Amino acid sequence: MKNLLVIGAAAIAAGCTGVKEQKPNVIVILADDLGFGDVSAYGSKTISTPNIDSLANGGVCFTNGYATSATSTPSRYALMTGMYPWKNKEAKILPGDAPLIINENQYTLPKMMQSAGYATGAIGKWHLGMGNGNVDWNKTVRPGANEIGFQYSCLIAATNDRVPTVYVENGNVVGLDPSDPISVDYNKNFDGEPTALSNPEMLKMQWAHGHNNSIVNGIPRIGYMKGGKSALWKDEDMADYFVGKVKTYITEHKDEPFFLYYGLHEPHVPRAPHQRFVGKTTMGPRGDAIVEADWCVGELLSHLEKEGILENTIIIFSSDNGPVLNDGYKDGAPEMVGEHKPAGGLRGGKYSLFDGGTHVPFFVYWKGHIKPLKSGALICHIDIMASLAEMLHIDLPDNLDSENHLDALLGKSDVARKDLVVEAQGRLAYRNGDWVMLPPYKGSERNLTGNELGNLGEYGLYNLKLDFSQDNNVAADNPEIMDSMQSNFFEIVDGYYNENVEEEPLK
Ligand code: NG6
Ligand code: CA
Repeated sequence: MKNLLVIGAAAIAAGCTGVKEQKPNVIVILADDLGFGDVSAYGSKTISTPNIDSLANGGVCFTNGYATSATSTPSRYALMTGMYPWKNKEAKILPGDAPLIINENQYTLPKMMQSAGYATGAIGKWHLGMGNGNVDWNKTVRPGANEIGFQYSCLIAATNDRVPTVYVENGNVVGLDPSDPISVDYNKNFDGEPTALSNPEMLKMQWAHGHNNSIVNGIPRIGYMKGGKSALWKDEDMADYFVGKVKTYITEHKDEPFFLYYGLHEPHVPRAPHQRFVGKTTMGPRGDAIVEADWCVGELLSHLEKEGILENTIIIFSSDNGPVLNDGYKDGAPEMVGEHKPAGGLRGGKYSLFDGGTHVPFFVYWKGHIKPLKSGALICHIDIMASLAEMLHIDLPDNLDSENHLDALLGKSDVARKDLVVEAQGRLAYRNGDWVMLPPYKGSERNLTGNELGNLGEYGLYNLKLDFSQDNNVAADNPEIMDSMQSNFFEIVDGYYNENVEEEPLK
């Protein structure tokens, strides 16, 4: 692999001498739990996301774009490594004190971009683990994003509902007062510290399931935390904080090619948008958080324009997994959703093996370089790595699951993947062409969120072109298609398929 890197770097150096400025910047914006129907670009009339839509309408708008997974950690793992996450059993929803699950020696997307001469930065949600499993948050936390290829990082370690509720910049907690050290524990509380159970009167947002441990900013969290008062984030300011970091990053790197990963925290729970977005929709905090995310995208676009580099920047926008309404807080999302369909008519949502789990908004925008196109090509986040490698003439290790679909990403072809294995909490499904096959997983029909999980107890086969919402299981009527779907699927997942996956408890 070392050789490959050297060859890649040499090819870039040889091919690009003197034309450094022509290498386009690449920004990947990944929203958190934003569904296929949560952007107006796909036709939803119940929400308005003009800035996100401008990417879709001015670029390639994929109607068959996928995350690999129906939850965050595995989904982001695939994006960063080009590997199917179900090949790594650590790639499942991580607590905030989990160790980094990407091996420091592993080939990664940011390392690849660095080898092509790019400055690399990661801002926003991380959720791939930080540290070695025994983190002291009062010292520089390593390894993390900076050890797997990002030269700069400013992150939340896991999710906005998990402790530690602090920003971590290049491994250091931002604004920490050494006289008030941070302690984190996911098993037991610290003596005398309030929790949602002991001090419900301190809560400004109520929990529905889980989320009854430490209280920060009046919001109950997953996990226990003590200290670090001066470093605690304020949820309502998080969008502004990260937008500020993004703008600074862009300005500082505008004269060199850069690769920026921007993990939006919306509309993941707890949904606490800034006051200026409150009430912008009739859907309560979830709708308002989506409007806030849209504003963030608008700020990024106008900043690129201001710096004169919008036309030299490829922007890829997507979501880490499908939508959920009640993800553990009583914030009115199910009650106020009205006619809005977060999954855009797809069945299931976050956690689901049905398409609503992984079939997500996916747009590629490159002002002046892409002819706007609605593309039905089957494409996945995992392919970003090999496609950018093609663009930058980098040779990749040959064990990756990432496929080069640069032409599809840039709208020059409407064909991409033949097939794709998607994952939902350890369970796998297989898409090939218009067909999707779900293996016969047992287990409950829904989890506490109410989302359908896709545990059919028998084989499921759906034709997404004819049956977008997966209402009709046609496995019994199509034995030949089932045969070929099964043989293709089992060949790919050989050694990794487990039909008795135990449902991960939501905690
Ligand atoms: C679950 C949480 C949920 C969310 C999810 C991770 C409970 C009951 N539920 O365990 O609220 O945090 O993990 O979401 O605690 S993800 O988008 O980052 O995968
Ligand atoms: Ca998510």
